[in-house]
Amino acid sequence: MKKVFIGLGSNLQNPLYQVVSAIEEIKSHNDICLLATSSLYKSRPVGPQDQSDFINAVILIETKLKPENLLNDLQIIEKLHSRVRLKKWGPRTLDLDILMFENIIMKTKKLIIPHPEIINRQFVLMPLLEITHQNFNIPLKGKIKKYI
Ligand code: ROI
Repeated sequence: MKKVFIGLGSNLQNPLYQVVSAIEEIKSHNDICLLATSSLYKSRPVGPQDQSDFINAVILIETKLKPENLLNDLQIIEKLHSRVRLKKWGPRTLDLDILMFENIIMKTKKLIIPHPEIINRQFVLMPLLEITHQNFNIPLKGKIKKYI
């Protein structure tokens, strides 16, 4: 079983509902065990400002799925939420990002782990800190406290 951090974000169609129900859907997946859930965080959009505030959260799960299969199942959940993504950096119904997958480092066309933007995004770092600790190590990047 591997421990995986997942970031959730939404700023369309009742973002609070999108994030809370996505967590419930992930929880009910047969091959996923939910270990921890951060609070829900409201933040101004990073990127273009002419869009609504986001709701973000981070969860910690345990799974036997391989990264590609987990990504696939998360994308199915995104589609269930009739994911709209109007443009890059634009508003979206639901974003599910694999942030870290144990200590693995990988880079394929579909998937980069750890997520390359973790350290630049307070909307990921704050909920991540809440369910870890100041000395938590982000593979390739070092302690989370360096970036907060
Ligand atoms: N900004 C915030 N605050 N939260 C997000 O989840 C988020 N997601 C994105 C972009 C558009 C980069 N901005 C965001 O994809």
